[in-house]
Amino acid sequence: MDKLIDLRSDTVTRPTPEMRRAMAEAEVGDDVFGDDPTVNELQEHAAALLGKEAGLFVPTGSMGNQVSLACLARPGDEVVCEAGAHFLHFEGGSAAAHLGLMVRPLPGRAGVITADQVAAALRPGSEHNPRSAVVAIENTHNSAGGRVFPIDEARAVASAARATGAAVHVDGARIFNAQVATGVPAREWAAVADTLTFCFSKGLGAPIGSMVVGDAEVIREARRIRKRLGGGMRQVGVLAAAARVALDTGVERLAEDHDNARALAEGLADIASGCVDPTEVETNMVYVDVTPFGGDAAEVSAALRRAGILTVGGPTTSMRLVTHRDVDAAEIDAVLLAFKELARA
Ligand code: TLP
Repeated sequence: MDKLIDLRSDTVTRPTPEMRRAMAEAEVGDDVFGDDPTVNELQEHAAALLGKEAGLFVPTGSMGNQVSLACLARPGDEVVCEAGAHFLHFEGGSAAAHLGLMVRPLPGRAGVITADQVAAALRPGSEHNPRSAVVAIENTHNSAGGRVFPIDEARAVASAARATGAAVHVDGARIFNAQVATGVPAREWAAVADTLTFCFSKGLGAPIGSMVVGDAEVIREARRIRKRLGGGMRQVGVLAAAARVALDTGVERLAEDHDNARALAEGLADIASGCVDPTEVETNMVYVDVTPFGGDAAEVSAALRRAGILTVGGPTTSMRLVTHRDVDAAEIDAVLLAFKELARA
């Protein structure tokens, strides 16, 4: 069988030969003692790139979000976020289970909440209320379709948060997709944040790893919390080495993923008008209404699997398709051909 075309997520990329070489050759030490030079260098480099004082390497984006929220809020505090936030729906209930936080979801548009919404939601500080400790934004926003959180709106939301003493966390799992899509440097979003997490293991293509950046004091606390969560790792320079290659070689390349996603969306809209609005595809995700292709997402996913295409299908009419380094333009054409056949059947 030919290579499967895997559109389930940008997390599925395999490490490149350059990453594997860097992993094999990485200088390492015990990172819990702060001894791993490859990790230390990656943390310093990432912090400088994002314009922050310090960084902390963590195994996953989910741990990055937890570490960040735990630094900024105490049990019983409230986190204000957009209703589709990843940490709220797709991280196993960690904010409640591990951190004792309340979450206040606000309905957004394209993943964006406004400063007015935030100002209205933040609590005045009465002893009756939970403390509004954090406003969390997601950029790009996964369940809204890989949409960018516009920098001006992010600045306005951050000032609304700070006006009542709340901190700001940016779940920037795909912050470099936002940078490449807009030309706004990732550090501009970091500038409005107390903590920002980003992932090496999504579009940048590393096998494992995420980074939390913030000021030195917050990152000192983040180290303690990472340890508490069981995320203190030892000779983890072998992973940091791959992450460094991903950061050095993966950012500009994201533009190809965005072009492929746009081509996919335009092709799908040509096959079945209205199934997707290509103008809403800003980065590497396409959410398509699969009704014209013969059923719900589970049925369409099963049919695509027979054509060698992997997707995630559930009992809904919406299916997410994600482009990444291991899918090229010719494969996008093959995917469009498969959808065309489904529409005809
Ligand atoms: N997203 C994954 C999972 O939901 C399966 C995906 O395939 O998109 N923040 C955002 C915005 C994310 O999209 C993700 C992962 C995370 C955090 C968590 O990262 P990991 O998977 O490393 O814990």
